[in-house]
Amino acid sequence: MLPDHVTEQGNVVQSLWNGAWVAALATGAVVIVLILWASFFHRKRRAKADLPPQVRYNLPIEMLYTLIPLVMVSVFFFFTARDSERLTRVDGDAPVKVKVEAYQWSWRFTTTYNGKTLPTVAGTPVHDYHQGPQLVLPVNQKVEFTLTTDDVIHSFWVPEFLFKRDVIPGIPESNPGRKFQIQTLNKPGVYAGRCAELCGVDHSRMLFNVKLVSQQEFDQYIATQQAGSAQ
Ligand SMILES: [Cu+2]
Repeated sequence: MLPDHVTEQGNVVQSLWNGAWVAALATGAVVIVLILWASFFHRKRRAKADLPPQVRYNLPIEMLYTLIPLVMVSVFFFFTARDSERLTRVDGDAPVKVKVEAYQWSWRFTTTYNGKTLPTVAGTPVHDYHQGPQLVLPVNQKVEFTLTTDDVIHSFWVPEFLFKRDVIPGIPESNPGRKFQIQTLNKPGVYAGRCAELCGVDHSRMLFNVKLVSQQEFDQYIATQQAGSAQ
């Protein structure tokens, strides 16, 4: 089962997931019925030991078992392609921008809000995500992430985003694969984040958390961060 999601993009993933299950179950049901039908009604009978009439070059049947799978695969492909385009699309500016730097074995987050950059939050390896570096984000806002790594391949994963993205060294800044955008839903809370790519001995302790807060709380957070950085 998928966790509850906290982004609009999560709705897309959730419906693709549900649709894929319906399609898989329907396909499975048809296949099982055909198998049972063949095995019960086309068994070799003792009385008639001869071969049954052999079917060859039956154009309608051959068309059928070529076209039906073709149509099925096209339908699966259409929804997958449509949704992955939607999930990876980076369009327009986002009020909240987060630069994510992965390293062995934690994360640095540098948030820019309406053009003002806050002090970087950095972490160390921990056993509990609450103790990892915290990324504070407002609800109902568009957030853009840019991913970089200091060393090896990591993967940025917040299960409640229903999304993860590999962080690969040596990818130029201009590569669109380094960026993704989310639209947060109105679901305040503290959500676990982790590295999803085995990256060394403390990979499992490469934990962080995302705190989704109301706009008012976010404005307060910005104010305290800016006051802190002014000293
Ligand atoms: Cu990692």
